[in-house]
Amino acid sequence: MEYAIELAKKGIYTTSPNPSVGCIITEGNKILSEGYHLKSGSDHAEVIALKNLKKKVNNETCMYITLEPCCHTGKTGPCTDTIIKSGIKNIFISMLDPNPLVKGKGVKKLRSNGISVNIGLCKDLSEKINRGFISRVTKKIPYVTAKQAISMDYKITNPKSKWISSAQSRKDVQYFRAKSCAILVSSKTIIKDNSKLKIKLKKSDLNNNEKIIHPIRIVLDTNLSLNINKYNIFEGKEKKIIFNSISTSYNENKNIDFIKIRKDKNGLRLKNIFNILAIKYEINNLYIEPGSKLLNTLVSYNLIDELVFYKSPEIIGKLGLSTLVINSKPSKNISIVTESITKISNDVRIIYKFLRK
Ligand code: AOF
Ligand code: ZN
Repeated sequence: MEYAIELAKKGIYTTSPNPSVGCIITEGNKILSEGYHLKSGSDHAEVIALKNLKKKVNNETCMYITLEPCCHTGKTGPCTDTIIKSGIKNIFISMLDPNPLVKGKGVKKLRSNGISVNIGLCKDLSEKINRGFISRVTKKIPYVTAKQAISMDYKITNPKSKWISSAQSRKDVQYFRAKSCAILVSSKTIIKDNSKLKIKLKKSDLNNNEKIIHPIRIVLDTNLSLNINKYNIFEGKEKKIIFNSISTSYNENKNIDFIKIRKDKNGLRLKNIFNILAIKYEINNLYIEPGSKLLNTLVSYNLIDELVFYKSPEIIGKLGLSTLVINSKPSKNISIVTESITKISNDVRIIYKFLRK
């Protein structure tokens, strides 16, 4: 199953909005064939593994899949039918599919056709790679990661330089962006950085041959103050969304959706925005590059799953803006754990997990 999970990981940059799934077929200790889901609309992992299988199925043949096989017709047909037809009688599934169209029904169908199904091997690992998909289909919000580059004295801007973190840390950010379905920033960040918010990696960096998929670019612009002909983020054919408090409209020419959202004392209501991103835009993983106000709101209102700091050893002094200035402490329903600490060149990357109870 660990190997099937490694195969599933090959799809993490391309399968959205679908989950990343891997599958192997074995006989005794031998792997006879393998497959993984590459992108929405193409074959599911188990169908590819069955197509790759060159040996006749017998009583020893086993299938290991990281996700419960689907039993519905979406863009592709039900995998359960293909498995039943293949004659395989032993299946190991790592996690059930949280998609309400499947959710246990796949397993039921297999079992009622005389197939032995074992559930739960390496479940935590499979859930980790599909945490965005799980969050979207079960909670109707994406998995939310926020990142900031900070100095030793907790500043997020440097009056003397464009960058705080090192070039290597900035490359690391590109992998987080590439794994995300959308990147969100505030209009203030656009005015300050005028970033394109695109992926600056090559295909070879991502170890696959697929075209680089640039995440949807999202801006919070409460009063529609940004000129869409002026900033780099609005260039190109990819989808852009501007959440604002004024109007809903669609600019087909620039592929921008303007979506009106109610506002409260903290600005646009983020919970509503996240629901729209999950339901209307099928966003599994949302990557936010916030300033201090947006990060403050995300943390204070339990709207964040993961916070990534890139901490440089530089001291900026009082002219820089500070990171997190928390006005109201997060509710007791949250516990924060340090997930990992990694040295990247002269910086330290710290990942915090926010566990909502
Ligand atoms: C599997 N194996 O490799 C994947 C599954 O539109 P479709 O036909 O591609 O179906 C998408 C749904 O199928 C997706 O939301 C999830 O529930 C399941 N994905 N299932 O058995 C796979 N990718
Ligand atoms: Zn399927």
